[in-house]
Amino acid sequence: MFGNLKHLNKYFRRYKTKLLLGVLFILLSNLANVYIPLNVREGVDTIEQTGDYSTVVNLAAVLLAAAFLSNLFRFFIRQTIIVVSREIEYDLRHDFWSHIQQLPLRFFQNNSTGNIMSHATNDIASVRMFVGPSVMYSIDNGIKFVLTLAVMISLSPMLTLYSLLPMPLMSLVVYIVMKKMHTKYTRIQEKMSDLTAKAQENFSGIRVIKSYEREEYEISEYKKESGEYLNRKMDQVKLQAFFAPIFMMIAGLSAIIVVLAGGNMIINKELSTGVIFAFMLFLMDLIWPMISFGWVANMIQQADASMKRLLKIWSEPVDISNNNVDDLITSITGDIEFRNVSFRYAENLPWVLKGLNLSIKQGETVAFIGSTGVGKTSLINLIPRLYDTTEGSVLIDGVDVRNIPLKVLRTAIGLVPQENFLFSDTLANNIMYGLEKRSEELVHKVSGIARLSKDVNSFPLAYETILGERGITLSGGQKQRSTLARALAIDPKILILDDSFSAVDTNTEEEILRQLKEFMKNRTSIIISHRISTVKDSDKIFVIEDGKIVEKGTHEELVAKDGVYADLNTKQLLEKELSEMN
Ligand code: M5T
Ligand code: MG
Repeated sequence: MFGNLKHLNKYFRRYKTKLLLGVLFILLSNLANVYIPLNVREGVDTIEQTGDYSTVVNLAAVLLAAAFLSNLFRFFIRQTIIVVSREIEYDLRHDFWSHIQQLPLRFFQNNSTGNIMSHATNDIASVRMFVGPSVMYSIDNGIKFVLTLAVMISLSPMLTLYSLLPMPLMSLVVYIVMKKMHTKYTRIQEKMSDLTAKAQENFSGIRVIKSYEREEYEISEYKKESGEYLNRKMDQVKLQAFFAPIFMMIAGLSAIIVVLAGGNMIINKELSTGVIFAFMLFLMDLIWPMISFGWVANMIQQADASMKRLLKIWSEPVDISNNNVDDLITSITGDIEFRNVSFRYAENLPWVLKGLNLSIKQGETVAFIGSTGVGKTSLINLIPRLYDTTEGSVLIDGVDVRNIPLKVLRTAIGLVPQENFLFSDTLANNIMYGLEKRSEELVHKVSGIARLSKDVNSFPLAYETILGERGITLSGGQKQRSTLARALAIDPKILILDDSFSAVDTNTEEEILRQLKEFMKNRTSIIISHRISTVKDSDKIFVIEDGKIVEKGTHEELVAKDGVYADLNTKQLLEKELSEMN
């Protein structure tokens, strides 16, 4: 039934000693506890039979000691089992995070951030509830039950039998309620995850929401979702509300039976009065285990449902891995070749690249040009293996990229993605993000090449200015140049600029390109752009259309060819003239 939870065994094994110690404390605490009613019985019987007060005082002292010991051990139980549960929670979170970090880009495109976040917080928390409280109370209650029952039977088997008569009724109730609880809980978690996802997306898109004046709409959408969450939660709460009262009633029933049956037995001289007192206390001791039985069963089900969701992510394959790499490769020079490369994002999606062939020599600066959506970004993403080809292969220095250790491959490639992203940290830290060691000098150097220095001087704390959520917001062009600086900082053998000058004016762009030429000497540069002015000085220009290379050559060759490129050139020249005339 709870098969998903058996995956936790390896974590339990890790903390075996502490857990066993916890179980020992549970046993000791219960042993001390079961002594209390016995003590009371003896006290009552002594008073009734001998009236010897000093014995009673002694018994009271023993009772105090027993109560003290029982609770002292209870403290140790928490110190062991609950502490272990926190440690396991930490391990789980760490393992989950490590796995998530290794998952391919594809995974993040198919799962919303909010959903992943909900797994990382809610689901791990609910698994911890199983590891800690559930395990603790299950063992505690189990031991308490057996121990109390054994002592009760030793005092009076008949009275034990009578007092437990209502039990089967209780089992039935538990069984029915539990079955219903499971489905309800899964539905609640699903809605919670939707809620988190919605909130997360809303915050990311807050600019759009505000500029389209859609606050009211978003408020009502969220209200709808959270109303649904409330309904589902209420469903569960209503059911849960049955538990305690029903158990109390059943326990009350037991108490009445004890008084009636026990009273009769006392009158018939089959029992001493003290036994009834002891039984009342025993029953009280049993109420909590009975109630918590339902509670624990509930927690276990929640944990099982959560574990199932976590396992689903855990079983996601890390398909872009170091599995087939040749560890002897420790560096790359920068020749790139695409051999019959075809690519699509999923089996049910259309082909993006169709049998593409090309080769780039180390030291060259090449450009890809083509209208929007033809597959330029998809193409360059294959080089650092952000995706793997569907068919064919990408080779660097004649070696399939799948055989090059990911670390070697990726630390040699400086990729400036089309959608740039900066962390909420200082500008310097952002620029040095790809580096193991800090170097202020380098930051200044690459910022110079990226033409960022002038902007930085106007920032309040220069390079130490914090960006993003906690600091200043950069302009589009500043962002592009910062991400360029970040790529240059790793001293890449291959530099890829995916439309990285779209927000930079043409003059600044020209200056940057000139500086880059010097910096990237003897190294490979790939530039993607829609602008002829950006690509015209490249050693080779590839024109892409519909996932294929339709033209290639230098600017002059392509213009002479009078094809797609020449057309584009004429159009852009005309546009330029027109804008200069105005
Ligand atoms: C080419 C699709 C996209 C388009 C085609 C990045 C990405 C793209 N696509 C996906 O399905 N999933 C993705 O993650 O692939 O897209 P591209 O490679 O981004 O084209 P581009 O870079 O040439 O376009 P642009 O606009 O950046 O010049 O059909 O839907
Ligand atoms: Mg693109």
